[in-house]
Order: sequence, then C-alpha cells, then structure tokens
Amino acid sequence: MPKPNDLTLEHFMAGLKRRNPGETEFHQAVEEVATYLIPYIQKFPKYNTARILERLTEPDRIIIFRVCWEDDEGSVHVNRGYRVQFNNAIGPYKGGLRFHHSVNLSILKFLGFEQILKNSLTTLPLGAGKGGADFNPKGKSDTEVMRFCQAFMIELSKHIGENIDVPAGDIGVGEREISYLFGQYKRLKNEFTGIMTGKGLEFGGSKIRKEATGFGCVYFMQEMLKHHSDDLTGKSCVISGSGNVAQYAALKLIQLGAKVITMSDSTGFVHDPDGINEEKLNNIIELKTVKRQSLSEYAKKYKLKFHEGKKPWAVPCHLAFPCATQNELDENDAKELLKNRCLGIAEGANMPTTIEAVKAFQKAKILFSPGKASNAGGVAVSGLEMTQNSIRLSWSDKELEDRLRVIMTNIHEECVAHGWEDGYVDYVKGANIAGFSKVADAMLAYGVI
Ligand code: NDP
Ligand code: 2IT
Repeated sequence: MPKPNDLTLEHFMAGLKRRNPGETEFHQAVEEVATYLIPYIQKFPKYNTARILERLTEPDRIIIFRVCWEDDEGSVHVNRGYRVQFNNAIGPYKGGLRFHHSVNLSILKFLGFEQILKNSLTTLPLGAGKGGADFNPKGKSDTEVMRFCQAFMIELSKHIGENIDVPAGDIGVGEREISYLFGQYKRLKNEFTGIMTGKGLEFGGSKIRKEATGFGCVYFMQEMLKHHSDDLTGKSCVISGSGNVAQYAALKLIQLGAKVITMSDSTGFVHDPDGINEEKLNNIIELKTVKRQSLSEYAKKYKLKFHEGKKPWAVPCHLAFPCATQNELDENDAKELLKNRCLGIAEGANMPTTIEAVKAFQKAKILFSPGKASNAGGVAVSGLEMTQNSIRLSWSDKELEDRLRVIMTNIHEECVAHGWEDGYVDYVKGANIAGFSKVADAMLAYGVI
C-alpha cells in the first residue's frame, strides 16, 4: 500500500526519466509542473494513493505512422507522423498538430502534457493531445503541402473524431494545412463533422480563432498589469516570432496603445524603434503567410536593421512576449531583460522560457505568466468552435471576443487565487494547481483506469 508521503520530486523525476529516456523537453515540462504539484499532493494524500501524477504523465496512447508522399518532380519522400492522445478525463483529446523538421516524441509529449492543464484552465470540456510530423513545409509548393496533408490524414483519420480527438494548428500548420487536412477527412469518411478546429470561416471555422492565442496573451498581460495598478499604454514591447501567435499579439498590443519594437523568425529579428504600426504589421502578415519569406525582406523594405541569427531579448523594453518556440529565452536572455528593467513576460509560445530563466524572473519578482495560462486563448476559442459546430451555428466576432476576454480574466483570477504568496503572484504555481485539480478529481472519480 503506497504511503501518503512517499512522493518526492527527486524520486518521481528519476522514475519518469528512466521510463522516457532522452526526452529532454518532456522531462523539463513535467519537472516544472511536478515541482509545484508534489507539495500540493502531499497535502491531499488521495491523489498520491491513486497515483494521479504517475497516471497524468503517462499518455493514454501514442500513435506513430509512416507518411509517404510525392514531390512535384515525382520523387518519393517518407516522414514520420504522430498523435499523442494524452488524457481525456474531462473531454475529447484536443490540441494542435505541428509540422516542423525538429518534431519528435519528446517535443510532442511535452506539448501534450502542457495541454492537459491548459485545457483544464479554459473551464471548457477539453481533454489533451498533440501531434504532427517531422515534415518541413519550408520551400514546398502548395501542391506538395497538399499531398503531404492528404497522406497524413489517411492514417490520422482512423484515430480522430468530433467526440474522440479534435486536432488544430500549431507551428507549420495554419489555415492552408487545416483546409487540406479537413478536406481529406471529409472525402475519406463522407461526412462533414467538426473533427478539427481552426477551419476556414466558409466551412465551420470560428470567428476570432485565428486571432485568439495572440489576443488572449495580451489580455492576460493586461490583467497582470491591472492587478498591479498598471496598464499597457505606452509600454514598449519585444515580441519574438512572426507567425500566428506573434502576429495577433502584436495587433492587439498596437490596438491597446502599446509599442511593438521587435518581431523575429528563425533567421533573426527586426528592430523598429518607432514601433510597428498596423500597416507595417499587415505587411509582415502577408510576408509570412502568403509569400512565406524571411523577415529580412520586411527589414529591407522599411530600411530597418535586421539582426541575423539573433534573438531580440537584449533590446530594452517594458514587456516581453516570447511567441516563437520552446526554450527560446534562456538564463542569459533573462539577465538582459532584467538588466534593462523589463516589467513582465507573458509566454505566447509553449515553454519558450527555460527553467533557469523562469527562476531568475521569479527571484526578481517581476510578472511572469506561463504559456499554459497566457496562451490558452487559442484552444479556448477552439473549444468554442466545437460548440458552434455541435449546435450548427456561428457566433459573431463580438460574442467570441467577449467570451475570450472572460476566459482569460478567469484564468488570471484562478492563477492569483492559487499562486499568491507573500505579496507576489507566482503564476506558474497558480496555473499548475488550478489546472490540476479538475482533471485529477475526474480521474479519481473514474476509479482505477
Ligand atoms: P507559426 O508556425 O505560425 O509561427 C512560428 C514562428 O516561430 C515563426 O515566426 C517561425 O519562424 C518561428 N520559429 C519556429 N521555430 C523556431 C525556432 N526553432 N527558432 C526561432 N524561431 C522559430 O506557429 P504559431 O505562431 O502557431 O506557434 C508559435 C508558438 O505558439 C508555438 O510554441 C506553439 O506551440 C504556440 N501556440 C500556438 C497556438 C496556436 O493557436 N497557433 C496556441 C498556443 C500556443 P519561421 O517563419 O522562420 O519558421
Ligand atoms: O498549443 C496550443 O494550445 C495549440 N496549438 C492550439 C490547440 C487547439 O486545439 O486549438
């Protein structure tokens, strides 16, 4: 019979690492959560007796498959496709698909694990999953991307469904890819059901979904500032990334009177000391989503300095929004931000900040929100897309933006309620504990399964 106090971080992490060798991103995501959950679980032995943490860190199942496709010259390519169905205690598996050359099981398991607590925080009935492929969409023609997506869906279609698992986008999977994937599912199954979110508005997509992650991230920052009697007006903001999340974080910041001074991509960053206005941002959106070129082209057009191969964190700013990818902000970057008296960081990406950098921000007691809280707006509006598909109706922009705002405000309140300690809100602690209890209680209720 397990004893209530036999759970220690060291022992737990040693077991996790032994069972999942070499999966460094997965280890990192679990360690960050377990650091907070283990002391909490010690206070509620029922979770330990039922081995909830062990069950929560073991995916329900992982599907791995071969994806063969032909390029425009007729050459055959082979990629590896995945779907990690992590946990469906509170709803169907839900989470994005990532197409990027770096995709591997460790990355998808970290993303799927983070998704459990994030989806719980939205208050919507959403379980957690993540998938994707090591396919690199860069430099591929539209027809090549279409053939890849169709081949990928031939296998994925066997495992998803509106009440089973509902994928969406992530890095390298935007409206173009979702359209090809959804079209192929519809053809294979001869049915029109909401098996994916992020769809085009013409075929069951939700208004505000495209904007939701970036907008939600800025709303979250707004709430953190408000909690400290401050606001966004006139704040200079450094953003990394120039994809879906970064684009709409930038737009909302501009709309709310802040000044966006950097954006980046995998080739470097552009610094615009005058601030990127809406017209310039539209240019960036077109460059990244239609022309699919490097941000250096934007820098050339507006005669701005492009910092090739560099990250933007040394540019002095009031607020920072890492919106590109995991581990893009390390301890040295954190030191630069702190040296320049940065007031707060809201993660738009998933786990963009290393554990050491998070600790540096917390030690300095500046505002820091983890992605599972501040980027939950994307999956939240995905949840609302599922609702609209179920009732076969479409809500207005205003209705959806209002709902998104309420959800982000609630998440902020939950983080404060569970993370407040000695005058400082530890948003990482707050998000982990608030997200955990609903899922854990559902798992307890089901018994041993
Ligand atoms: P996109 O593919 O639209 O954009 C990704 C951006 O990040 C691009 O600017 C890309 O540059 C850059 N990038 C990707 N990989 C790297 C890298 N290794 N180094 C430097 N830059 C890189 O993806 P999203 O905007 O959708 O996703 C961004 C982040 O937000 C991810 O962490 C994702 O998991 C997270 N997220 C996304 C949500 C969504 O709704 N889309 C919801 C919640 C979180 P380039 O153009 O050169 O490739
Ligand atoms: O990381 C994420 O939350 C996403 N990529 C969005 C998932 C979704 O199902 O909308």
